[in-house]
Amino acid sequence: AAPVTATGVRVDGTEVQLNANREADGSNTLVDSTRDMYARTGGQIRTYDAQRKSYTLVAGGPVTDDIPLVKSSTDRFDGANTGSGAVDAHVNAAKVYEYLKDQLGRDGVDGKGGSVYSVVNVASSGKDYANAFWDGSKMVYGHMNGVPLSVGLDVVGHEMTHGVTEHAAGLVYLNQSGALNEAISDYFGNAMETADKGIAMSDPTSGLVGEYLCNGTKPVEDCALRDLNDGRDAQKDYKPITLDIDNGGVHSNSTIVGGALWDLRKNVDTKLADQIIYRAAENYLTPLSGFTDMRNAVTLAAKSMKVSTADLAAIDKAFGAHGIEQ
Ligand code: ASN
Ligand code: ZN
Repeated sequence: AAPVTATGVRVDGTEVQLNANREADGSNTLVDSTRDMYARTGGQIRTYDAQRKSYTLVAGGPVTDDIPLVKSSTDRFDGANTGSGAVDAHVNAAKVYEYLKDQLGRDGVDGKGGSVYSVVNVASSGKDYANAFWDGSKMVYGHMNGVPLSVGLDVVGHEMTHGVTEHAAGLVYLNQSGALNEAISDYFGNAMETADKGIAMSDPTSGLVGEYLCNGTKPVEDCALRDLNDGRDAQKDYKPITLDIDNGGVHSNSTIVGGALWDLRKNVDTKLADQIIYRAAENYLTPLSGFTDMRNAVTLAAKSMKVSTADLAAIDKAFGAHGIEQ
């Protein structure tokens, strides 16, 4: 197979350049060998089509032979390859790879330049599977209201950050450590999206997660899954609740920490905030860390980076305002 450039049509109709492979039979597959990890490790960005197989068959391990690479017989990826979310998944995975490298100095999801795998077009017993997740080795995407979950950089960044967290802090996906895991994914997904789209942190929509997944049937504020600007569905009294579902409420309690982290990003330089939070997660958290541990980790990471006293005060203010004490 030889690397080629192809054209892709995204769900929103825009055309993009795609890095692909020309296969022996003349078709093209969504394999990107142009990232700098390739020269060092052979790492690629590889995007697969589950062809509406059930997520239970797809999840939980390496991509298997019955899930083919996304393929086109021409040098255009459009039509079914647009509707499946394949084009958006491939483009967004590359954006996340570059963000991790440029902003955080991280070498891909695993930190070692290993290939990045996405599987789109997953269903649930023939019906749309309205979710996306990191399964321990790859990103998996279904459709919500007919919209592929891979269209938004916030969701793609969120899922890939779960991969980063698994290889870094290893936060257990339950109760406070799970909510912290969720908060870190929400933070970086939205950081990547706002940077990519040039959305100002002061824009009230900056903290919305998955706000475009209602296919225009609802205003973005009502559609969003979560709002890091302490809006809808946030735990407004900042007391973690205990739930029997959702691994102890990892998606309900996450906005307590996510709100604090987003406030921090509004009040210090955005790149510095990203680097502090990344360093905290890499170096100062352990698998069962909770919210207080995160406050301490962020403070320790910031001090190790010799940030200003004003920036340290911004950290205290952001966590304090969300009920997370030292
Ligand atoms: N979309 C969800 C998430 O990544 C899937 C899950 O519940 N793990 O948080
Ligand atoms: Zn998540």
